[in-house]
Amino acid sequence: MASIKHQENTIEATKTAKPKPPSMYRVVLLNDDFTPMEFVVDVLERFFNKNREQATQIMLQVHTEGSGVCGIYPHGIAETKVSQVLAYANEHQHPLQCAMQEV
Ligand code: TYC
Repeated sequence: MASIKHQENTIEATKTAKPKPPSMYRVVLLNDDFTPMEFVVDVLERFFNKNREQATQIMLQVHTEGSGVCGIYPHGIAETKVSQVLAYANEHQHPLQCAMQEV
């Protein structure tokens, strides 16, 4: 009886729960002393669809403030962007760091 009651409750909860919109994540770049500025601009153009002017502005924000926002995405897309940036930086032997933060 307890298990049947539990199942009823589960079905009722499923019916009444409001669907939550997916959580969104900021993808950020972090400053370091070694990655060339031009490489960071390339990353922002290549993976975040920024034009040269937008990419340069974000790169300078990271350089002067320590971090900067590349974009805000659903979880899976944010994860993919972070992986792509880290792989690309590693290939080019730059220590550039990239992270995601729930908004
Ligand atoms: N600080 C780096 C330099 O002076 C440039 C840089 C900018 C590095 C942004 C990382 O995310 C970064 N070459």
